[in-house]
Amino acid sequence: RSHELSARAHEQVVFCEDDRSGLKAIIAIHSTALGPALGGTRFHPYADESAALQDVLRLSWGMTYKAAAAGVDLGGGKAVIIGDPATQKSEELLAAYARFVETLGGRYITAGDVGTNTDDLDVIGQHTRHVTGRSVAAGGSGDSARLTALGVFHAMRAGAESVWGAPTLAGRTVGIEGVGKVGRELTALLLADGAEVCVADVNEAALHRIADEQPAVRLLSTVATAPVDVYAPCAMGATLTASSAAAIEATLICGAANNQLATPAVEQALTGRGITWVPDFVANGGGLIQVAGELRTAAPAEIDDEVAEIYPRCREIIAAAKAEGIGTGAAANRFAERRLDAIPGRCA
Ligand code: NAI
Ligand code: K
Repeated sequence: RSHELSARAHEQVVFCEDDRSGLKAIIAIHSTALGPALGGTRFHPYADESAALQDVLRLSWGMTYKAAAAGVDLGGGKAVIIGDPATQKSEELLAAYARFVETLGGRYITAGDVGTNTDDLDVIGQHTRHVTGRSVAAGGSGDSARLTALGVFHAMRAGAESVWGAPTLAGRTVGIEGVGKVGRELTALLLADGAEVCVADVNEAALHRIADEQPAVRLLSTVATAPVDVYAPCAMGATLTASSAAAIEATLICGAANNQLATPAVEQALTGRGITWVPDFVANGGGLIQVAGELRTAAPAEIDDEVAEIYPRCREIIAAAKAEGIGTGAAANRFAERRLDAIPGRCA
């Protein structure tokens, strides 16, 4: 996805500063063509403001595509708070941030991301109406990991069908990189489907927890290049590099991490080795579908059904890629752009 990361490509970029609480944040609205721009708030100790700006522009643009592909009537936005959440997060700072969100009058709706959780969103929700992903106690739909994992599972079933002919992981070995909130849920779904699961994590506590919860799981030091049928990146992005693409033994790659390709060229390398990659922003849309449902107060069963739509959607994208002789990532972008292009006068 080559794209000029300039603020010009975005509808609106807002710099927020509050001296009293020490808040420094940037809110980027990439597109409201399909609806209000939704995207999480990332709280991260960026090296400088320019690094934060680059990140928020890239992430908000990605949200436009994620929402378009997920079939929800939302645009793409994202926010970053510059600072270390462990030491700089305070109720005062979150309140100041929320008041900035409120000034946008609903053109931007915030949610959780790396460095923010449902408790923070509850605080933010006391100062703006334009927030989703709050705790169940505060009237929200709670953590989005379960539905993100469910969506990844459906995406993986579509990949399995394309590679092995049946939409199941039964009898396959799946290597999950990162058993945090999403990886743990995905592990349970895969075991129930009859897969063999091995996992890797850099955090000892995460490994102990999964070993306790799921004794059938094998613990490995790395899964990316292990002899597995499926590699599921559920930790950090950019793990698909020129060198990992040459070493991966899996036939299928499907996971929750955002921006898995280190560079667009890696997709060619994977295709060249006969590896099917299920595009991240389609596979991991379950959390977004959940918060979109929370906004219109949809019933939980309805939201589960919408997440299940990720299976036929991935099947269509993989089939289109095969038919057109292009990568699945390119096919997924076209799939999203079909919805965006149908909107007259869009800004995306
Ligand atoms: P998390 O922070 O709960 O779990 C991530 C796990 O990965 C942690 O256990 C961490 O120790 C581990 N990890 C970090 N670096 C690693 C490495 N190099 N090798 C192996 N393990 C490593 O995060 P969560 O919520 O489970 O999300 C996982 C990924 O999915 C993230 O990239 C996130 O952006 C993405 N995602 C999550 C969504 C959600 O609803 N939670 C929605 C869409 C995407
Ligand atoms: K996210």
